[in-house]
Amino acid sequence: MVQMTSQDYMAREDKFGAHNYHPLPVVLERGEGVFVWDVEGKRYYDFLSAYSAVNQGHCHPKIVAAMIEQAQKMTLTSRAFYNSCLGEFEEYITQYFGYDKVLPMNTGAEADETAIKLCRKWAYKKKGIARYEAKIVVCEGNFHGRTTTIVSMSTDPSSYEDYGPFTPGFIKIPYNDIAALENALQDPTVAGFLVEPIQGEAGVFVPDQGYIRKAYDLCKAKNVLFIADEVQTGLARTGKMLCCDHENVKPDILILGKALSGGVMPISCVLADNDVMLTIKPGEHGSTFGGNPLAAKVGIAALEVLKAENLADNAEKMGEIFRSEISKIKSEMVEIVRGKGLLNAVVVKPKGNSTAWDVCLRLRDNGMLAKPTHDHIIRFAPPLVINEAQIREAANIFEKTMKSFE
Ligand code: IF1
Repeated sequence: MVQMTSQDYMAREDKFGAHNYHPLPVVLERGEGVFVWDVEGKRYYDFLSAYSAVNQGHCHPKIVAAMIEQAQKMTLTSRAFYNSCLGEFEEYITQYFGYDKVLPMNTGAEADETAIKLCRKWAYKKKGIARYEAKIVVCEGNFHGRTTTIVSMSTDPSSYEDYGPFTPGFIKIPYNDIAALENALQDPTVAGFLVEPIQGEAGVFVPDQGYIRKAYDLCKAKNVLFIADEVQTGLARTGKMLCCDHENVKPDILILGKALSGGVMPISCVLADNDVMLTIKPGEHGSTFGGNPLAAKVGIAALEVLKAENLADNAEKMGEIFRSEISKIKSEMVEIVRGKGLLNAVVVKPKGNSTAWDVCLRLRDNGMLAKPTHDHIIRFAPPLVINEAQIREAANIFEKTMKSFE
């Protein structure tokens, strides 16, 4: 058989796959830790980490071992029966984060959907809002996934346009605006406030210090559930186990996904205390794959690795170095450097015809993979196992790349 080139792989995807993505032209075949290799054998620093799903590094041996061991024993029972792994995961994760209960799902969007349903159930069963009147406050610029209900909350036309009719029951307010939240919470039919502690898709938008705390306190004063979507910001990414930990806030409903499996399979969940979680009764919500034995074992291993390898502390330290190195770069194109821990972004000022996309292409040529968002922003989010020599080398690659546009 003739050896296929990157061009061949891309042409095949283009021909047979739906065109719902616009990938950077690079075809990956192998990953280990902070590195990935393309089909021609070229090595790259991965500064996307599959949108923060591979926080523990590609193919982490402990996570892969847990997966292989369980895969040979049993993978799926459905929730029609008990299985010998789920309870162990449930006990482990609830103690890990300090909640009474967990509800396991698969993708981030499903976990967000679960949180919305849970909030509405609680609104009717506990808060006493008239049936089907409950509202959830969300933020402009949010990203919570791709389902029809979730895109109903979106303010980004590329997410929602032509997908209506939309699910009602959401109030959209500006992000990082406490006064707007206070105003929205005057409405007694508001049951929850759903928020990302840092907005990822919006371009790693870090709110003012104290925003999350103040928002939480306002919610408490109005008996409104504070719902944190930590699908991207959680699990050590921003330098704490949860981004809400930076402000000592414990969300009423916590949504996790992505790195909950270290990237080996889709695992997500929602955590809450009994008062909220037990409002959903048997038969009222679920998923064929949610809570499967394979996911249970992988989830435990993924969470163990975060603690055993102090990945939150490492993210904090390496993030400081990265931002300080990038800030030193003298280039007209580097406008703003922002972020927390290892969730960072650089706002790129176009030069001539060169945009963030062109920067990412040249970064690729220089051995570093990152993806632009919104034309002018590049996200930098390597696996959290990156060490100091590696983060400095990556910063050098970025500097060299920016200088090449001068
Ligand atoms: C894509 C962004 C990242 C998320 C938060 C829920 C979900 C996501 C806070 C849904 C998913 C993704 C999906 C990915 C791009 C991506 C993303 F650029 F859109 F913002 F990560 F930065 N909550 N985020 O960020 O999780 O259902 O996908 O498992 O290609 O759409 P999912």
